[in-house]
Amino acid sequence: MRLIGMLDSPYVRRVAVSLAMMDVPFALEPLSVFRDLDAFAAINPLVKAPTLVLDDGTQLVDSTLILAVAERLVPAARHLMPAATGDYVAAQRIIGLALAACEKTMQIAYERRLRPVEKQHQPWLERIQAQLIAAYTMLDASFADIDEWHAEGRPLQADITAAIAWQFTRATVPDVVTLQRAPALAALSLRAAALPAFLAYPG
Ligand SMILES: N[C@@H](CCC(=O)N[C@@H](CS)C(=O)NCC(=O)O)C(=O)O
Repeated sequence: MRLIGMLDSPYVRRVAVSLAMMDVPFALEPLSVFRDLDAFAAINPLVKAPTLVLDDGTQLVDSTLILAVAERLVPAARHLMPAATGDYVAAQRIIGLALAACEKTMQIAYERRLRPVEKQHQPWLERIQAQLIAAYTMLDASFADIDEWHAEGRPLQADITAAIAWQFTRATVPDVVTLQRAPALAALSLRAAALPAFLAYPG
């Protein structure tokens, strides 16, 4: 299968890292939704990254939906969503917060990079910055008592997505979310960064 998109997208990266950790073979095609618009559109006219092209040509979009399909392709021992219902609910909560953090980071970046300064709307920027800080306050509290991984004693989807979100936000808007604001996430991020899949697919 082919994974279309750049690793500087946290959505593309969480799919790449997860597929690698699930031992699902894929080829990464690093096309940018902006710089490679025509080439991307020739594969998927939606121009959404990540796009996963299955071996039969089926195209999937949205990292969460792609990962839900990937879970079906591997035996239970390689699933990245925890088996126990309580752990599963906790994982979905963490993933929801991390994806909201990615979305707010992206909105701030788009506002700063794509919109001319005179057209930037300060109340909107303040709102999304407050939402981003709220997401990381809740996410950090979720990892405060965790020394390793959130469930099953191995890195799972919630750990992967939270670490990738944190690394993306720190790389994109370090002035909005400082290291000191989320010490537990900073520690999680360091643990995750040492995993072979994180090293193979850097942000
Ligand atoms: N909810 C989606 C978000 C994907 C997303 O917004 N990707 C960005 C790149 S980081 C994109 O495709 N932007 C182009 C566009 O939306 O026009 C997911 O989880 O995959």
